Amino acid sequence: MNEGIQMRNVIIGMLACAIQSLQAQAPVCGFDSYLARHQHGIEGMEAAFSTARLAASGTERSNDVKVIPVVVHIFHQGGPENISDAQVQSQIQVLNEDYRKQAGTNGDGNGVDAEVRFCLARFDPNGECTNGIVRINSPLADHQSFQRTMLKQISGWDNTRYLNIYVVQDIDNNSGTLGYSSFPDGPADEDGIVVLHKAFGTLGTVQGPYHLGRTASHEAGHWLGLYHTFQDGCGTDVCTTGDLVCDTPPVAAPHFGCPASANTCSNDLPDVNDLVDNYMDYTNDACKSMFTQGQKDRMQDLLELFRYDIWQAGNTTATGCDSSFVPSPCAAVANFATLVQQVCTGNPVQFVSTALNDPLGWQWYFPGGTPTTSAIEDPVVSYATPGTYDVALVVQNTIGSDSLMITGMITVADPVAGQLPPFTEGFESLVFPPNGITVENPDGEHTWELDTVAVQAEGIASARIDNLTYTNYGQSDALVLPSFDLLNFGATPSLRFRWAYARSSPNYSDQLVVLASTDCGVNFSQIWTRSGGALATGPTQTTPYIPDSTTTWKSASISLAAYQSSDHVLIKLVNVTDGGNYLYVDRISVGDQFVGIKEQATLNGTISVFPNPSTGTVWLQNLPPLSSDAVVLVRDGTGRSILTAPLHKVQEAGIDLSAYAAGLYLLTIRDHGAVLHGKVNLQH
Ligand SMILES: [Ca+2]
Ligand SMILES: [Ca+2]
Ligand SMILES: [Ca+2]
Ligand SMILES: [Ca+2]
Ligand SMILES: [Zn+2]
Repeated sequence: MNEGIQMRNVIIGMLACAIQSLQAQAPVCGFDSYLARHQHGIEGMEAAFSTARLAASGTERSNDVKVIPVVVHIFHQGGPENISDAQVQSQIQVLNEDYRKQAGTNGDGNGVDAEVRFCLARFDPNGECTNGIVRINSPLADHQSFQRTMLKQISGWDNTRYLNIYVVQDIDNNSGTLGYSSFPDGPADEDGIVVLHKAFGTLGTVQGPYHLGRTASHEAGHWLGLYHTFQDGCGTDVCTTGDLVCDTPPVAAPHFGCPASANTCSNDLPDVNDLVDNYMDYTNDACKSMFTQGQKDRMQDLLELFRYDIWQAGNTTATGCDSSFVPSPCAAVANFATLVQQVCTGNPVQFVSTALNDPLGWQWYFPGGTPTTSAIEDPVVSYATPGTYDVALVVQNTIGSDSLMITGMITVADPVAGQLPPFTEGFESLVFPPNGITVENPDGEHTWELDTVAVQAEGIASARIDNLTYTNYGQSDALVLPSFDLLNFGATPSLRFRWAYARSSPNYSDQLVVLASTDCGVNFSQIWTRSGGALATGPTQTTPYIPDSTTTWKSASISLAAYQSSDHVLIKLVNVTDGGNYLYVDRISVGDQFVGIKEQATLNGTISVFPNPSTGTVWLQNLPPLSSDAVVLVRDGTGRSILTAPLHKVQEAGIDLSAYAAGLYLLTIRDHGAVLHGKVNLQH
């Protein structure tokens, strides 16, 4: 086992402690899950940070207050969560009271002036006049964890120049999470702070004990590199464990409410009380009022190392954040976005306005689309004909108007009917990937490959991915099955496969996820997933896992009934790596849900076709007894479906192929569990 993996276990151990301590009460900050997903990057960040700090020790940090330009993206659905400009400004004011320890304000507690100033940007990344607030009418206002990057895809300004703050309606189905934040040196596409509107600012929609704007002060602390004061519980060393800040005494578990005083750890020397008034605990807003000198030093040093560009004077000026700037009212600025730009005919595309400066109205143009124009903020448009389409938006307010046209923004293609089940793949051809399956390997590194070493679920080969030596934690690698026609399948379809897996540590696990899409891959839904103990089929081991028996394999059987109305269903088996161990998949099949293998085997048969070869109409002969539900399907040599009809009709009139090109045609009869196949050679 290498050094890297051992280091990770230490960090995950710390996280497990922090998460466990939260179980009694609802978490107020989603920071732990961010840490869990980015632990490896954070470990690297901390290493680089301590090296840089060592190198810089003795040298002076710049003394000037560092100015952070801010843009606030309000994701709403037209309700009160579309908070007022005044509520946004009240939050910026609180950030400055807290980070500057302004005398006479809530932020003037027992701490220090952190010398960070937040400023609502007055110029956008293109230099357009703005009030620093973007309003987006989108269902993402109420988003799930897996949709986090989508917020940022829709509306995100260059994170090296702006702190992106997102105000939302709900996080993870009212989970109790008030906000979450990224960490310095994390992925650019996840950077920023997300806060519930109910906990943002000091007026308007704020509620309960989180009405004084301290959720954003807390999340900004994470964004500047601070951990919770209760990170790692009491830890083992007051400087090198826990929150890695020496002058914050260790805290066993988060404090809630407003405790007068507490001392939950006695391993600090001298043994002092917990800082229940620290911004990085979970106490009520009214009780949070301080950062320590050590927290300030850590934030300032991280700003020098990882967020350097954002506070440089050139950026302060370019964003309208220098103190001499005199703002004036701004004309509306047209901007818009979609999550996808390549779609299939007939599938809806959600457009959203990201226009600036409170437009009084929206005039959209969708040449070639349905509708062709719209006056709502977030129209849904579909396109009936393949092609490439321009989109334009005109907005105006009392100061002025603006328009934006994006040429060729949307590309539309016809969905192509997929192949009819049954489909089976056991990887026995030893060609990889086998016919019809493709591999998605976004990082070009470790991915699915052929295995002929393990004792397979069936035969001598399977598909395997090596997570053991994979270090790009969080990367997805997919086995993409060929597109399936479940519309004409004529039975309730299911996906089955077998898998084998062992963990390399009981503390973490790779994940296997099955996704399905009916809109040409624009949206995928998760239809099955396993990780941890539920994914493991073998004992935890730090050596490569090699199944030694067919009985160590597990079976998955997933109904595809929800996808029966589509003739182009895309299915992916996705490995999400956590640097665990080998994962194997074998004997993938898409077929009838309710028929056992044995039953299907006895009913499977061959269709006798007469005449064969044929020049036109053919007849089916010597059929076994079949029900009145039996359906006949005919496909051409490329697999394209050319006819679907009830068997009794086919028996009356025959199958007329005279209009089709010469070549081989495939016939299938489906009757509940029965599947019969035949071929006819058409000659003209
Ligand atoms: Ca500490
Ligand atoms: Ca103590
Ligand atoms: Ca196999
Ligand atoms: Ca990969
Ligand atoms: Zn937090």
